[in-house]
Amino acid sequence: MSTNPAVPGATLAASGKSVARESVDTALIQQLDSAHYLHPFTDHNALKAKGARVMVRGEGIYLWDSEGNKILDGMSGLWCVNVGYGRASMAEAAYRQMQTLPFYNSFFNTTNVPATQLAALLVEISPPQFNHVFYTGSGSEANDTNVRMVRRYWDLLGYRERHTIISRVNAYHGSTVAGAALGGMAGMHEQGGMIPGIVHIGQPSYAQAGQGMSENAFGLVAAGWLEEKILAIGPEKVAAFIGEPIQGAGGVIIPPATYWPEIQRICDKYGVLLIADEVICGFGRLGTWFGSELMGIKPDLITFAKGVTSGYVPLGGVLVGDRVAHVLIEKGGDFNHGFTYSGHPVACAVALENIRIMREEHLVEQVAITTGPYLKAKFGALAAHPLVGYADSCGFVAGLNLVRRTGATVHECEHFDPAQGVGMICRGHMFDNGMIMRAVGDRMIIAPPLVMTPAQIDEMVALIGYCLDATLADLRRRGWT
Ligand code: PXG
Repeated sequence: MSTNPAVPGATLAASGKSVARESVDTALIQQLDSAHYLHPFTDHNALKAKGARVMVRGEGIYLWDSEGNKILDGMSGLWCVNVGYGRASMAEAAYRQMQTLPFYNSFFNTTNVPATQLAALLVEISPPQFNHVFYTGSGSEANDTNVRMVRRYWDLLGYRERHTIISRVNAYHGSTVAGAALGGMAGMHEQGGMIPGIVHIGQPSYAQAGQGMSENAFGLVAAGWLEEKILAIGPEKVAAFIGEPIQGAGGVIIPPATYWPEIQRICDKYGVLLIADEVICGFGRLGTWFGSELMGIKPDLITFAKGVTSGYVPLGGVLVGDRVAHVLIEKGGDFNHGFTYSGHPVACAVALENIRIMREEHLVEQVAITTGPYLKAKFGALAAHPLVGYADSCGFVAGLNLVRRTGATVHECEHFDPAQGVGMICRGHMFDNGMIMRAVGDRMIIAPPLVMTPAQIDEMVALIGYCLDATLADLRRRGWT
């Protein structure tokens, strides 16, 4: 038997709360990491040169790395740790379920208790048109499920031509082949991530494309691109439109208020199914259980993952609205689709506990009524910083654009040359100062844990301001501004 030298007998879990610097051999972990671990979306040569940062512990909104540095996690892990780190009751829920029934599948006419209870609970907290759930292991698998499910739906109704799905440029819908194809990231399409029957329209980014228009006028223009595309393809060939209520990985693109109601009107007009990808926007992120509620739309399918378990264990799925569920169930016969881990009992038990916590602590209401508006006021004030051209937020997602301040509005400011990588420089200053904030081009984004308090919002915004100052000083030294 080989032992792993990087994980000594005294484990982190056994050592309790504080992780001493010496309890993890950073250099050894980095060496093993660089020798054997291929990371997602990573340039490994570049990573090899500097070594990965080793995260070892989390508590509330904070993380600690193996060097003992405390870091404020402005990204909830990866848009998912909604209830914050270090929840013992989540671990206990997993432990109890593992002792009782760690696994059984949901194929062959069998089910399990947590999967069934969670399905009923998801129906309870989701909009009224949802009465069924299909489980997957991730958001990507859930979007693969959507592709197959909407095509199956139209096949069963006898419209076998109706297979095209319309999505948006810069959308993120996952990294399986279908997920990448649905997404609007050219870099993913180029690397084997495209399948036939998926097309894209522009994203509703006011900062990028709304010059000379009010936000609301632009919202209608951007939604109109969907109608143009449906007519260009022929409505009889269009199966569905998919969109994130707010685009997350694409840079927290918050659409104007007019956008989604107009999208709904267009989908209704042509009978096109509406898929809301709520992998980020679901489970309280926008101050509602699902972002669709805030946007005033009535989707036929909702993709979920991430926040359903606060990322403690992997789980995803599709909420299937009555329109689709009825056809699948009444006319369908077998739907030849599913995964080993569909309805995994441990993941579902953790999700049940996660939702229990969210309800008990009123986290969704807290984001809607107190902390979301507080974040809006505090984060919005960063727009006054000389490096910022635009700052907006919705619930617990927020973003700001780094620009050369040559005018009062974002459209009058000058953008940096993308090759200068100003966003990444800023991200580096954040990282070095104990703040996790993501860069998407020159847009800096956050999605904090929903448990963040007003005092912690103050702390975070002050830290961001400090790092913006450091970035500005750095850019001045380089003569870039
Ligand atoms: N849909 C949306 C809207 C997502 O944000 C997925 C689907 C795919 O989920 P899985 O569980 O398969 O990863 C996501 C995932 C980033 C980043 O850089 C965002 C995601 C994943 C990885 C990186 O912001 N979102």
